[in-house]
Amino acid sequence: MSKPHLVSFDLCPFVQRSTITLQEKGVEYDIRYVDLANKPDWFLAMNPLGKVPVLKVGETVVFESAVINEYLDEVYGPQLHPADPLQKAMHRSWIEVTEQLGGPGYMLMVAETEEAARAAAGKARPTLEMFEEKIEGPFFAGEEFSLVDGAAAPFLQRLWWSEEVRPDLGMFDGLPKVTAWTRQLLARPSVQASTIPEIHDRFLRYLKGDRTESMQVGPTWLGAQIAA
Ligand SMILES: N[C@@H](CCC(=O)N[C@@H](CS)C(=O)NCC(=O)O)C(=O)O
Repeated sequence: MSKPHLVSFDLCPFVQRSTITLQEKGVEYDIRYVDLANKPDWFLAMNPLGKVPVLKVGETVVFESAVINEYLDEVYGPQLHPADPLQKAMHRSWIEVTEQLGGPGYMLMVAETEEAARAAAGKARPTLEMFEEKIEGPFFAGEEFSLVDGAAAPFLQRLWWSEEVRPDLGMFDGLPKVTAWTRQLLARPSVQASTIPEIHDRFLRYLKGDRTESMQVGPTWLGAQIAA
């Protein structure tokens, strides 16, 4: 089988969903980074949507993180989806729910005012509350790590790091199961190995205005809260 080749942006949570899957399965892969503020032609030719992740296997190109993960789960063990079709469908539904955390997480990272940041944090809250009711613990469906966990982890990681900057954002307050789940996911070796080693520092630099190679801006509201 050809070695998978992944196209990435270093801070992209969607790419991380797929690298978590690759790490869980111990699959070797190559990774290439693009500057999303200055997309190269070869990248746009691969994905007409202009988004990472993109996976290339042999001459075939696949995009969309959930689709990439379904493919990886079909061809490499151990299986991270349940075998039972109904349970599998239920997991797919909840992977869709994890997507609801992506928007608020990003809005929080780029919010220029306290009001905008608090509004973004408030938008994450209903989804976190839904997971508080649903997760079995320690992972989404109990003892076994699944694709739902891998899909949620990058978003939870960014919300967690944002709340570390300003604990009074309160997104995790009164949600003990989601808090324990997030801690468990952040400590998971596959999650830690799913991105650049200095990812936390990179996240903080992004808040301070270091967006991409070709895009530097002023600090966001959260960035201005980081102790120098
Ligand atoms: N639904 C897509 C979302 C991917 C996505 O939004 N990636 C962002 C970076 S984290 C991107 O490439 N943005 C570039 C753009 O939208 O122009 C997936 O799951 O793969």
